[in-house]
Amino acid sequence: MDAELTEGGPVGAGPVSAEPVVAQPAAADGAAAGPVGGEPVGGEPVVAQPAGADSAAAEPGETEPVVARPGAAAGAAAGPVGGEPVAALRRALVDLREAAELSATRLGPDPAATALMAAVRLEERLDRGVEHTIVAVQGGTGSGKSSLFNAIAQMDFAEVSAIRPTTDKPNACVWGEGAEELLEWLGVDRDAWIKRDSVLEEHIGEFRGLILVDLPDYDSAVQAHQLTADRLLPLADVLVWVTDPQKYADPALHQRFAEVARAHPGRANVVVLNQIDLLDPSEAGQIARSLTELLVGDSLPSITVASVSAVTGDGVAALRQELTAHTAHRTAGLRHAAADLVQAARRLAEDTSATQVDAAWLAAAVAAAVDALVAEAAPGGQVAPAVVPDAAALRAVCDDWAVTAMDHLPDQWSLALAYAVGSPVNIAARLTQALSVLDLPLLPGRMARWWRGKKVARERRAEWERRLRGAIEPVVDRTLARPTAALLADISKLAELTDRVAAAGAAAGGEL
Ligand SMILES: Nc1nc2c(ncn2[C@@H]2O[C@H](COP(=O)(O)OP(=O)(O)OP(=O)(O)O)[C@@H](O)[C@H]2O)c(=O)[nH]1
Ligand SMILES: [Mg+2]
Repeated sequence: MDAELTEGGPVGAGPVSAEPVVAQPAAADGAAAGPVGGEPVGGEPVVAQPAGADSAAAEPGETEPVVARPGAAAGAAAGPVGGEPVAALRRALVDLREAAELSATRLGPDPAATALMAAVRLEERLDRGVEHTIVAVQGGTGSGKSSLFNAIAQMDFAEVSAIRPTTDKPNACVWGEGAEELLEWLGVDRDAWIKRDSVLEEHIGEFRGLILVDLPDYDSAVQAHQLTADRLLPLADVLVWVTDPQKYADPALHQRFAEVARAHPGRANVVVLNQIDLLDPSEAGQIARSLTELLVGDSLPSITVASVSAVTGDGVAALRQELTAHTAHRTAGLRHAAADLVQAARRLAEDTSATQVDAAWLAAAVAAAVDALVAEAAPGGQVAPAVVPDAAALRAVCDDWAVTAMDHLPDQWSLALAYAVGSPVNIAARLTQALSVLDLPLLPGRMARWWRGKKVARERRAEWERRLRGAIEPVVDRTLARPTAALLADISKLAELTDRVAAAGAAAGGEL
């Protein structure tokens, strides 16, 4: 992109307003969103750095943004990041992968595939470092994303037009060094990003490490635009959602808010109501309040609404200041990675928490199944070993097993139980083989009734039952008990692994 670089003003008109017209940061505890307020986000004091105070990498007196040059060496911050939090997340990734494999074996590809994709994404991010904060500007077509991007960056870089859609590839502006690998990972072309390092720039200290990305419209008629927006969305550490007075209540927009926020609950979001220059101030306030209420309805109560005009610059200074709350401490990247990890673990662990390997239940279930099969093999006290066990009776035993096992299993694991235990046909084959070698006498009904009252008969019956039990028990053990115990052990193991992953994620700041 051959952008002409103009420093110091938002696109379109006039300098950036130093005074926000409609202040927007959230309440100090972050609980109540609202369009109006005076405190910095999250209660963090936002200290505006004097220009150049934190700009060791900048040349003295440098005032022009530095245009990225292909092949430029990565800065000092590039390359794999060390540090205990990152090392802990890497260890947790190993657990997450093991948990995903376990889940895939037992429950099928979903949600294991989602967890594995998250693991790949996280590893790729950790390999490229988490000191940078990726802030993605996204929203519907023509809402003013590129205009706002330019206004935040204080230069004309992204193309703005009245013709829709305009942006078809992501643009980026980077503050500070060492973002090349991340930009490549984000799929931002070499000629579509620019570096800002001006010592005179407001907030340069807090913005150092910020990668601001302007996305194509997600609601585009052009499918490639949607795909680009969708691909980049999970990679961003902070999302800036841009909407306008016409589309702020669009159900499709709110559905997307809710879906994306649900998928990444630990991630910071800022909602921007742009184009407030088209409204009178009372109207702007009303729409901002209405948007806030809609966000509460989307289950996003803690999202801040920033009211701005990318054209006049109203509210942009306050928005820039709010962004510094996410970028100043350079921890948003780590927090996002950690939160994604916690989320992936939680999804995998869904339905495992209620489960404990219950040895007493298993022993009782084995005894009940054996009793049922012995009774079946010696009906009415008559010893008549069934060479071919009755199919209906076997199915009843298996059904009983499944019903009681399911009481001890989380819902989604019931099907896994059906796969784990032997089918009645398999059990029948094994029983037939086990019983056929017993060679027990067959007494016809009348003889049996006469014989049953005799003491010697009772003793012989007890002995035959003992032999029956001895033949049946190993079959029940192999076909029902052991596979069920292994399944319960896997559920416990999955719960343990995912607990560990979630704890590691939470310790690294990824509390959801
Ligand atoms: N009045 C007014 N017009 C704006 C504002 N922001 C953007 N515009 C205009 O809206 C039109 C679209 O702006 P863009 O910044 O290209 O919008 P976009 O969201 O990037 O659009 P796509 O790249 O097509 O998705 C342009 O004509 C801008 O000048 C604003 O705050 N107020
Ligand atoms: Mg655009």
